[in-house]
Amino acid sequence: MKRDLAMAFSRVTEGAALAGYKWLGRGDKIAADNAAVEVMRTLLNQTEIEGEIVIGEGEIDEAPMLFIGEKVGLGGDAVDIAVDPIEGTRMTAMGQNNALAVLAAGEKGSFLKAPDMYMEKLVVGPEAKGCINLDLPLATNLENIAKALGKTLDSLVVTTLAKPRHDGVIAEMQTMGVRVFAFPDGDVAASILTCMPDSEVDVMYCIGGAPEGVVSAAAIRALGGDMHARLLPRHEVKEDNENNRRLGQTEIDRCKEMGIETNVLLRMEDMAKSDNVIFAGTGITKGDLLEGITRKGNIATTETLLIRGKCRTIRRIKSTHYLDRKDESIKNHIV
Ligand code: VTB
Repeated sequence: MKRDLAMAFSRVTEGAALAGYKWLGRGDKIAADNAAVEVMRTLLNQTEIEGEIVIGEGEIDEAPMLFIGEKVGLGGDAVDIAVDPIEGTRMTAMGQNNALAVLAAGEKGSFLKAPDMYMEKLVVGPEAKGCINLDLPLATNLENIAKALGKTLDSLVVTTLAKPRHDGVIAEMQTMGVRVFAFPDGDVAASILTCMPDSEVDVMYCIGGAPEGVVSAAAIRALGGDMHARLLPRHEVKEDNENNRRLGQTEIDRCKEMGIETNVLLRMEDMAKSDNVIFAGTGITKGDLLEGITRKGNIATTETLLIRGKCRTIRRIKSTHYLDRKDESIKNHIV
């Protein structure tokens, strides 16, 4: 993958974020998502790649755009692409923190192909690489991570999602003395924070979405961190009722068809299979990882995190956009 593609991908997430921002706080997560998808697709199609979406907005019959298997680009390097045009549609619709537009790209075959289902995730930064094991209890992992970092448990910081399914685990961690930062939503940002040199976050643990997990794995690999994960069928995460068991069984069957299994440990290297990955993420709402978009009249500013795994360059790109001068192909979605 040519290094210049990184800049092109940052333009794609900037565009998607601007489209999402247009719908910020308007209570309509579908409209926000549609706009971001449309812009991401348009911009990917203007990029010199022979791209295939491998993690996207669902399967072809569910989503009209950026579906798994969709081909994008003008032609060029063959790349696989994992996208989440709005990581946090609810956050965008409700004006909550940490919504991002994200994309990860790698050479063909770089990413785990998995259905859109739940995934348990444990993420650490470079200094704790190699000392996590999701087959062991979380408490043991936290002790091992603290030891690797030379920290006491009461100085360890874990991010998670503030979901009822995590109430028990949050209480357990706090009883151990660990500090827990529970974000309402958005585990991609929460995961990446473990690897940022200027962040106080040491660990991310949660049960969230599998697509978000694969995108995170690309970013974490590019940053030299570590991640373990496990796909979980719906009835093991949500209420164990008839409907969820049926949906959960469908997920188990889909995994089998795709040659993977639920409830089995997945290492970072199984999810992001090469160092030659590019991650781009642009803040939509203000957040812990990235500043959100600010807009004054026709001028908007964006902040983008652009990471190239091969050489581990971390760029933060602040852009000023004159919205009325944007390309006609995307203008109506962002102005
Ligand atoms: C997960 C998580 C995301 O939404 O998909 C979550 O990975 C959905 O959780 O980062 P629920 O099923 O409990 O609503 C996010 O938090 C935001 O998209």
